[in-house]
Amino acid sequence: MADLVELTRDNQIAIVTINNPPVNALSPAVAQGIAHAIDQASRDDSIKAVVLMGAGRTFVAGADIKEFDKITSGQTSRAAGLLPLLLQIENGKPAVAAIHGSAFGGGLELAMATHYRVAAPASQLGQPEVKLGIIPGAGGTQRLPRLVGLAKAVEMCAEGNPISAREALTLGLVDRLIEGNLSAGALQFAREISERPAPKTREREEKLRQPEQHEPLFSGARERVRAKQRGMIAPLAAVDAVEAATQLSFEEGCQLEQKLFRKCLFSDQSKALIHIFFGEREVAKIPDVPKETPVLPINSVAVVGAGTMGGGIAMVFANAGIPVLLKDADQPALVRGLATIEKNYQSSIKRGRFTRQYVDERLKLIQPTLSYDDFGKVDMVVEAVFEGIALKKDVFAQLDRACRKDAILASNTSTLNIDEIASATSRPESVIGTHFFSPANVMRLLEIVRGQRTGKQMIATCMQLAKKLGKIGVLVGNCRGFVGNRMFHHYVREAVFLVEEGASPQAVDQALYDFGMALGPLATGDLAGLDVGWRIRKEYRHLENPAVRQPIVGDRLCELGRYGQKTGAGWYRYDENRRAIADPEVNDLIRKWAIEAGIPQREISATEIVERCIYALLNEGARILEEGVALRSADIDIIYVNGYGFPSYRGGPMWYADTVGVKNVYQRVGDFRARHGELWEPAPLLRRLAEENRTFAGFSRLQPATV
Ligand code: 3H9
Repeated sequence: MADLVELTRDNQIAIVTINNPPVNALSPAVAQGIAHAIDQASRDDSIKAVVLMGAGRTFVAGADIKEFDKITSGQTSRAAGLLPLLLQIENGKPAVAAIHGSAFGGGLELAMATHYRVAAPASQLGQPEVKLGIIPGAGGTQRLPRLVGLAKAVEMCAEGNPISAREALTLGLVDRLIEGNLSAGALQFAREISERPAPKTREREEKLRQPEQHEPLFSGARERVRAKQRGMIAPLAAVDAVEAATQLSFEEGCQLEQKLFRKCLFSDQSKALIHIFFGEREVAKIPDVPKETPVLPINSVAVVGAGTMGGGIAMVFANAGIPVLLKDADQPALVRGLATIEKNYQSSIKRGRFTRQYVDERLKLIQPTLSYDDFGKVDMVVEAVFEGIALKKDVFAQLDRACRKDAILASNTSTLNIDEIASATSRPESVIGTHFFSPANVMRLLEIVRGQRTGKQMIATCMQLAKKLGKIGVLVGNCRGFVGNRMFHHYVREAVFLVEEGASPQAVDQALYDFGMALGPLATGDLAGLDVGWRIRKEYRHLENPAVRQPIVGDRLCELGRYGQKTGAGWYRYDENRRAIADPEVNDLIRKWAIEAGIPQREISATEIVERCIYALLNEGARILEEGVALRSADIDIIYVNGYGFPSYRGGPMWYADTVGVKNVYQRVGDFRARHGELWEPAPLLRRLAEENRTFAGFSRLQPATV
C-alpha cells in the first residue's frame, strides 16, 4: 500500500502521490492508501493544504476496471467504496488536485472532491463510464453539474467524451492551467489557497438553478442519446442521474446514482463493453511477435491505385503526417482520385472536423505520380488496385523491382491469397496484407494479414503503424476473405435466403437494425455496390458444389443493372438524397423468381431473421477460431464491432454467442442444419464447446495464424 500512495511534504503542504502504473487506476488498495494519507495530513496541525497528484504518465484514469468483474461475480461488494473517501477529502483540509494526462471516471470524481483543480494544458478530463456500459458511480453525476453546469455535465456523462484542460478552465472545472512544472505550480497554488475557506463542490448550487431550462435540456439529451447511442441503457441512466441533481439533495442524488450505477454494472451490456475495452488492447498482443520485436521506421509511403480505397488510404497516411506518393496507371484516373480526396476533405471542413489550413497541409503531403520512379525512396507501399489476382501479381512484380530491399510491400486485398501475391516477388517475407475498410479514412478497423512467410518485423511494424494511423490493427491469417469478409459472406447469404423464402428486404434489414447492427445486410450491399459481390461470385462459381443451395435473387438484380445506391436501385430504390425507399417492383420480382425456383413462401419472424443471420456469422467465426485464422475470439469481436457495425453493447458475435449460451446456439444451428441442409453444419468448435459447457471467450488457440 505504501508503494501505491506516497505521502511527502513541502513545508506546510502535504503531497499525496498515487503511484499505480500504468494509469494510476483507483483499485481498492489505492483508495485505502489515499484515505490513509489524507487522514495523516489531517492529524498534522502544521499541514495547511494538500496536493493530490499522479506519478508517471497520468493523473488517474478511473476506477480499476478489472475490479468490476469481482463485484458482479460476488467476490467483493466494494462498488460504493469511493464515496466515503471522497467525502473525507471534501470535509478535510484545502486540497488541490494536480492533473496531467487523464482525469477520467473515478479519477475526475476524485479531483472534483478536492476543493481546487489545476491542470497541465495537454491533460484531458472526462466521465467515459458509458463507454463501459456504466455511469459514474462515485458522485460524478452530482458533482460535475455543480461545476460545469447541467448541459455540459449531461453531455459528458451521457456521451462519455473527454474535454481538454482549456475547455475545463473555461467551464470552471479547472481553476488554473499550469504551463511547465506541474508539481511546482500546484504547490504554489496550494500555498495561495491554504488560508482561504475550502469550497465544497457538493455545496455549490448556483449552476443547478434555472429550473425553466431543465425540461427541454433533459428531454433533448434523451432524444440525442436514443439516436446516437441506440440500444444502450447506460447513457439514459446517466441522463436520469444528472437530472436527479436538480431534484434531490446531494446525498439523495448520490443514492440514486448508486442504484443506477449498480443496475448498469450488472447488465449484459456493461460486461460486453468491458470485454470490448480489454479486447481492443488485447489484439495488440501477438504471442510469437513479442513487444520487443524491432520495428521499421515508416516515414514515407506510396499507394498504388487512386480509386476509392487508394484515395482513402492516402488520406489516412496524410492525416498522420506521413508523406504519400499516390500512383495510378493513367492521368484521368489520377485526376479523378485527387478530386475525390479533395471532395472528402471539403466535407470534413463543412462538418467542422478540419480547418482549411489543416487540409491544405495534408494535401501537400499527397504527391500524384504515374510511374514507379520514386518508389525506391519510400519505406512502405500499399497496393490498392482493382481486386484481381493477375493484376495484383503484376503490380507486386513491379514493386519488387522498384522498392528498396527493406521496404514493406502491403496489399489492401479484401479476399485474395496473400501468399500468391507474395509469390510474384523475390521477398515474400516483406509482403503483408493491410485490409482497410471503406471509407478508409473513417473506419477504425485494419485487418493485418499474415502470409506463410511474412516476417515478424513486418507484423510488428504494421501493428504499431495501425496505432499511429488511429486504427485498431487486428492480425489475421490468410484465407479467402480473411476474418471479416469470410464471416460476412455467410451472414449475407442467409439474409438473401430469407428474402427468397418470403421475408421482404425491409423486414430483414429492420430485424437486424433492431438487433443493433448499424445497417441491415441488404442496405449494406446497396451501399457497397451489389456488383462487387456478383463479380467475386462469378469468379469463384467453379468452386461451388452444385448440390448445395446458392442464393439466386442477388445475381438477378445485378443482371437487371440494379447495383445498389450507385445505380439508384438495388434491394431498394434511392431518391436524390440517397434515401432508401421500399420498392414494390423488386419485391414482386423476388417473389416471382423464388416461386419459379420452387422455394416455398412463408411468414418469417424477426427472431428467425436475427438467428439465421447472426448464427451463420458466428458458426463461421467458430471455424475461423479453430483454424487459428483469428488468434482469440475477442479478435473476431473487435473486427466486427469496428469494421461491420456490430453493436458494441453485445460485445461482438462470439461474445454474443457466450451471452446466449453456446449450447443454445449449437442447438439452433442443429435445427437449421436439419431444416436447411449442409451449409448449416455446426462448426466442430461450436459442438465441442457446447458439449463441454464452455465459452468462446474461454477458448484461445493462440497459435500463429497461418492458414
Ligand atoms: C470508473 O472510473 C467508474 C467510477 O465512476 C467509479 C465507480 C465506483 N482500469 O489504454 P492503454 C490498462 S470506470 C484498469 O493501452 P493509453 C489497459 O487495459 C473507469 N486498467 O493506454 C492497459 O493494460 P495492458 C473509467 C486500465 O495510453 C494499460 O492500462 N475510466 C484502466 O493508450 C494501458 O492502457 C476509463 O474508462 C482502468 N481504468 O490510454 C478510462 N485504464 O497494458 C479507461 C487503462 O495490460 N482508460 N487500463 O493492455 C483509457 O481510456 C485509456 O487507458 C487511457 C490511456 C486514455 C487512460
